[in-house]
Amino acid sequence: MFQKKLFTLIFIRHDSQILLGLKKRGFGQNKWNGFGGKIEPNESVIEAAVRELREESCLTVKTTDIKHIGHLEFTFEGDSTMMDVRVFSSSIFEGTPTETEEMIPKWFDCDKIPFYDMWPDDSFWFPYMLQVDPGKACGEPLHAQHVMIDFSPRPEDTD
Ligand code: 6U4
Ligand code: NA
Ligand code: NA
Repeated sequence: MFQKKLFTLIFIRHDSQILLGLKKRGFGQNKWNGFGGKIEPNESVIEAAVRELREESCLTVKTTDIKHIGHLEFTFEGDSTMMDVRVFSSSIFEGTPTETEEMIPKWFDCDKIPFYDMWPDDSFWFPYMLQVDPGKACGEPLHAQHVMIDFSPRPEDTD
């Protein structure tokens, strides 16, 4: 059984560009990522998404302007933790992306995503994420776009 841990991940869109951050430390170091992290006690998932974006990029978004667009689950070989990642997006924000202790933010054209410097799984699910228009209201999260990738050894292969 996996022990699920909740994380947020937010993608800010502007015209045909998307804001990514080069992670300076910790999980995903030296990779381009969306912004996000763990949920703190007494905060909702949306509040955590807003806070992490502010802490990591200096951008401000309103909880009412961000859309829950997807859900990703990551597991790692030899580890019983499942990263349960709630994905958000917004095209409405205030401020200028600014380097922080954790991230170097940079705008990328949506057709020039630096997949060679990202988590390898990103090239599978980014196309689905990018096709969601963050400006359009979407009521239900798009569970059909949940991606689960598991190439760990099959039980019959482990002997
Ligand atoms: P600290 O260092 O304690 O402040 P925190 O910012 O709370 O950490 P962090 O940065 O470790 O949490 O959270 C991991 C982030 O990485 C989350 O936003 C989810 C995101 N993430 C996890 N797997 C990913 C993947 N395969 N591709 C991706 N982002 C991923 O683009
Ligand atoms: Na983080
Ligand atoms: Na953080």
